[in-house]
Amino acid sequence: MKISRVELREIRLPLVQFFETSFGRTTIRRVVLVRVEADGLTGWGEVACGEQPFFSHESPETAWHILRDFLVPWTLGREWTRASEVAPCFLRIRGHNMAKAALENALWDVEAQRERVSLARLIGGSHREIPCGVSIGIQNSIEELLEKIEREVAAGYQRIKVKVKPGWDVEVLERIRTAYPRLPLMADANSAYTLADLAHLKRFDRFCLMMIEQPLGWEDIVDHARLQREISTPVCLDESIHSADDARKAIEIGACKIINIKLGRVGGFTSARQVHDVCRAKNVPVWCGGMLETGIGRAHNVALSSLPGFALPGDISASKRYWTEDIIDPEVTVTTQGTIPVPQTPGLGYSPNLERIEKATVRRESFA
Ligand code: OSB
Ligand code: MG
Repeated sequence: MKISRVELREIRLPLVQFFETSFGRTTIRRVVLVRVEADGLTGWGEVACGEQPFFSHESPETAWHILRDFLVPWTLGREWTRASEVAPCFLRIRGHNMAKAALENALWDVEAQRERVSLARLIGGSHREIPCGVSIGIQNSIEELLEKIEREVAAGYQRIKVKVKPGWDVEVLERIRTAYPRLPLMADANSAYTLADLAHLKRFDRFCLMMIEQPLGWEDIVDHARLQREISTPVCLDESIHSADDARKAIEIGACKIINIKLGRVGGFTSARQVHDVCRAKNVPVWCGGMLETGIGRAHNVALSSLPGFALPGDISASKRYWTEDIIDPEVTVTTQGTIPVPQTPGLGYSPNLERIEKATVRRESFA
């Protein structure tokens, strides 16, 4: 694979519905896309970061800078045998995993086309259909949240995740459990609590949640280990896991029983597979997280979820929950059983729609 051209684009896409977490509300997404030309083939990647550096330190601006000034010059014009070869080279830059993932994953897309296999097959995936859940943000009222849950359950989604924060937690979970005693339910705090809230977090145990995601500090594993010893609800780590080494350490000290893998957060397919393998060897179930991706990131998530250790429903849901029109054809759709069939055609299995991408583009820069 000789990379002859890389194009960075920033697109703006309004969400169908605002999405609110403990760190704020998003209404319009700013997404940096990476398009790579190599051997006459075109691959696409997506930077998964939020608009502000609240989930992680990355933002569209920092990703653009790291791609333009480091990752693109390091890869352009060079001959690569496989996409995974860029990962050790990118390790020289500390952090900026979402910028790295966008470029590496675009190369995986090229490699899958070159090998004429599906991206899922190329990474070693085995599931032909993946189980899906939804992540529902903080709403203006509990009634609105219950309506949303009703709609998603009716659509067939296999589990519901709700966002929690101090002041929007025990009462909300109580109301959900009263309405749905057996619903597979989990809560994501996005680091909204500390160990000072231990007694409060213990009250979550009576709701029989599948897990509580990232209740404590965004880089912490030590306090999570302490918390996990004190509560019966399984802890799932999201923000704290950036690599296979992080996963190994977290599992070793008992900081979690489940791990959410996000391609961007761990730096791309090479690292994501390593995290998956560590968890699998230790019998820790994993699932695929989401970052409000457009169709391109979503297509990569579908492929990732086909790996054998992805045992729990992921935060991968239908395009129409996010966008009036997604930027891929066909859009991602979910069956009434709450599953997404994994595309078996060569490459991504979804085509980026250039016309729609063009319409949404607010800046671009090309490197040849
Ligand atoms: O913590 O999983 C998270 C969205 C943005 C940032 C962080 C998170 C999320 C989600 C949404 O929960 C998942 C999705 O529907 O894409
Ligand atoms: Mg999360």
